[in-house]
Amino acid sequence: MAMSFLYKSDPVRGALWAERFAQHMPELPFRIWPDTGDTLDVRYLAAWEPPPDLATHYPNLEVLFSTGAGIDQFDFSSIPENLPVVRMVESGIVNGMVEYVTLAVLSLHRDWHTYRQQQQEGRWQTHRVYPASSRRVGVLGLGVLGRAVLERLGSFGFPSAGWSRSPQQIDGVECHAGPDGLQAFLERTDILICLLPLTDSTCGILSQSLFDQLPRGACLINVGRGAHLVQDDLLKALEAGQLSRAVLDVCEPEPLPPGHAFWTHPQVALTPHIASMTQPETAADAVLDNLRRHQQGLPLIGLVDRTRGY
Ligand code: NDP
Ligand code: OXD
Repeated sequence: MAMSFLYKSDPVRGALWAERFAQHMPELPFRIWPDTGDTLDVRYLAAWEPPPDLATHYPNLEVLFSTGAGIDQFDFSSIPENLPVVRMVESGIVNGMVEYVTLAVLSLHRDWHTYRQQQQEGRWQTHRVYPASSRRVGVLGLGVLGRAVLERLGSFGFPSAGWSRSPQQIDGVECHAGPDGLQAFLERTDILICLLPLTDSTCGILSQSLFDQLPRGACLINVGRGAHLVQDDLLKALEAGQLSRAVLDVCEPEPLPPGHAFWTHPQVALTPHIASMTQPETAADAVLDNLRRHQQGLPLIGLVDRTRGY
């Protein structure tokens, strides 16, 4: 039976994937949505949002690849139970996230936002410069991205900690795990970075009770998902001085509606979900590698555990 790979996401990036596939796996026809060909031939699908009718129209699908690192955008009720789902693990996403979080941490650490505001007011005023060794950073999520970010931040000398679901060990990083480890992690964290996947257990985790456990005046960087954050709790924590600043790359909903308080809040810096983007060339290479692994019966890199939700 004929086989094909179907790509359903941004077509411009899809054309770059197509070039990579033509070069490295010419025997596998590569199609870009909506040019599906015979859907019975589709064995592999890469999508940000898969078509809703997978079980009926794509009965021969063997693997579903997310074109992003997250899979919370998938409606698992419409994805056949036994279909392997693979999230994107590729160097382009990692490098982009490391750049963004480094930029955000350094800008908070060196009062960049304060100086931009002072410039608008025509005010020449210096603030004490603290050494990195006195600013404690903490990352929620010690996965592919959290670990890469911590490695880079550690190189500046920031004392680093991380929090995960299961216990982890990382050189130079104080590791905490599970609900019992959260308080100790938060109490020592001046700049908190959220790099968790969005699941039933992590939805709304960035809430007042969590903010209250941080040192007074701590900063938040949310690069996970908008629904990790309880927005009103952030506004209250900023107003009360419990948090001093927030850098938000993700919001709920996206785009953030006009008139929302975050647009003009002097202590909130916003970007439109651009912390990191899948890079077509390296993403195609990662998927090609996984296809070879699948054909050889090897474990897939980034295979989602549906019981954990990530
Ligand atoms: P991984 O799956 O590699 O890592 C997830 C980490 O979160 C793991 O350490 C895991 O713990 C931990 N975790 C999950 N659930 C819990 C929980 N209930 N309590 C404590 N820790 C938990 O994911 P990635 O690092 O690749 O990506 C993380 C997220 O970043 C993505 O899901 C996506 O939402 C977001 N993202 C945002 C982008 C942007 O542009 N803003 C771009 C790309 C990704 P354990 O180690 O025990 O499994
Ligand atoms: C992703 C994202 O999950 O872009 O890759 O947020």
